[in-house]
Amino acid sequence: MKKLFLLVVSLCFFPVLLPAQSTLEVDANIKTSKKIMDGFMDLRFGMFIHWGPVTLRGTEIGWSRGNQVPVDEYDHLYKEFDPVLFNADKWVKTAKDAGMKYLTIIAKHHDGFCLWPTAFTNHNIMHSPYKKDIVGELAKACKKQGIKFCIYFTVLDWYDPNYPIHLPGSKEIDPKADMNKFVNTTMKGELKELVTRYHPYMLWFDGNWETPWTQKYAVEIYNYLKHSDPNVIINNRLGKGEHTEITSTTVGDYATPEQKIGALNMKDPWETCMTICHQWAWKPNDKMKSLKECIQTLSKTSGGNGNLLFNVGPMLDGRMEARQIQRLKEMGDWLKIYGESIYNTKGGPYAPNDTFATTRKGNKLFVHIFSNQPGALRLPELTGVKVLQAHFIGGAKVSFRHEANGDLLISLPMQLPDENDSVIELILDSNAENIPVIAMNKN
Ligand code: H79
Repeated sequence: MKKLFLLVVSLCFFPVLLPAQSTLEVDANIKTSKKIMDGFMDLRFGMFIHWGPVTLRGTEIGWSRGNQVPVDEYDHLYKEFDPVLFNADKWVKTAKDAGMKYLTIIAKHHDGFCLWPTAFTNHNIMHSPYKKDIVGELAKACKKQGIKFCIYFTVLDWYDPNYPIHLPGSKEIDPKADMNKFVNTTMKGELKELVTRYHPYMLWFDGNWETPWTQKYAVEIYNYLKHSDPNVIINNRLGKGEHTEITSTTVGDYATPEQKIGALNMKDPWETCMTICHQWAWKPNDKMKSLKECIQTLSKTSGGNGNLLFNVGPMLDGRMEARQIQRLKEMGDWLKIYGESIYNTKGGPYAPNDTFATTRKGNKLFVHIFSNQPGALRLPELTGVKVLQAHFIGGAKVSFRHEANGDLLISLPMQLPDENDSVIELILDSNAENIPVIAMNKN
């Protein structure tokens, strides 16, 4: 009895002696390795694809059901979804020509429609007139063309009777729903199909803010997936918490700022997801970003040490819009010249702003210049290194000098060689990757 009393007391006072709690933390042995994450971050640029029956209405996939489109109408759209011009090879070639290295398709969005032939619901592509495995065809085309294939999967499902919430943004809980059954049967079953059939490089979860979704489910699903494929990468929207950060309790491998460029972070991997137009899903005549905005978004993302997952919403007939294909090709053409300053680089040491961003690799520091500066660009001191030489990538030498206070002054020509982003390569006397971060003003 005394022994038991002592044991209880010691357990109360020395909680660290307790065995590791297994339910709310991911086992360190199973977590995606730094080596795999470094490989992912080297890719820098990927394509996000939002698509489904909702394109028949041209409204948003994430919040138009029950808003712009009545529920009864929305839920029957798949019966006329027949994208006869869908061609997986063309989509993947569009990504490849843009210089993208990976592709993420929404296999299932919040509306619960599945783009692959799942055994767990009839609400899938085989019950549309099209009857072809979109996810499978894309996986195959990506493999053929050397693009990493990734899958988006949301934890919510307005359509499934066992998921407790049935409308966007709603807090109303359906008493007849059974979340445990939804997670353990439907979600796990669907994920198992996706992982074992299509072997995704990365899984992009969404919807972690919903109240029925808990940290306990997240840990369970993370462990479940990593036991199935120890190498699969998982974003931080599987666990609860802020999208923009990685903390000690985060379940997932990298942060996911949405529609904004993440802050410079040399420690935690991150990927900004952003739309080429306004909507995630196709919208007729949606306003498209300029080439300048597209290229600078990619450079600022790389400059912050992050990846860019750039979204395209294909049309209801299965094609991507010609103007979007053209815009992406223009990004690819820019990358053909300047790719060395994007892929396989690290961001920093300067935090990107609207004037410039920097990336680095070995003894090279790349300065991306976004707008012409009268005469010269002044950079605060790069501690511990000297610049030996400078030139525009694919172009002329650039003159520079180290000022008495340590600032680096780079002379600029009247006309920059690239109106969207001209890149100056600085050759340093030592490794640029060791320079500590330098905070910058916004402009
Ligand atoms: O898949 C894309 C979006 O559909 C999904 N995440 C990315 C990757 C997403 N789903 N929900 N949300 C993002 C957040 C929704 C915010 C909203 Fe709203 C608040 C929807 C309605 C109110 C913001 C404000 C958007 C419309 C009004």
